[in-house]
Amino acid sequence: MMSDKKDDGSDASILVETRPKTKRPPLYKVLLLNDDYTPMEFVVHVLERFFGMNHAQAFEVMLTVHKKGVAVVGVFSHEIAETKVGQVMDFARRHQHPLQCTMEKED
Ligand code: TYC
Repeated sequence: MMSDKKDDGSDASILVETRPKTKRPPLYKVLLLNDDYTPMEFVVHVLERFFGMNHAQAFEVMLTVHKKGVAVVGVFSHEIAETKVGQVMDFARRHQHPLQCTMEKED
């Protein structure tokens, strides 16, 4: 309508944030997948080398993947998760093992 007042951004319409929203960036799970060919010792080495696990932790997580088919091996920012996946996939390929590593957004 002609008589409608337009919001000119003057004082009355300024919204004040009481609690500044600092949205945290999403986190990503890095998953290791089981296969029938990659040697167990190789997987243990990958977990020690790229995920900072000690030998006992790495062996335990490797066995979980072997038995269950998949396990979360770490949770990271998008950039770090992508780097880890790339490092594992590259290392596996260079050693001609079919080991698969993927990432998935956390709920
Ligand atoms: N299943 C493999 C074997 O019996 C071992 C293995 C474990 C492979 C974990 C991949 O992510 C993996 N040699």
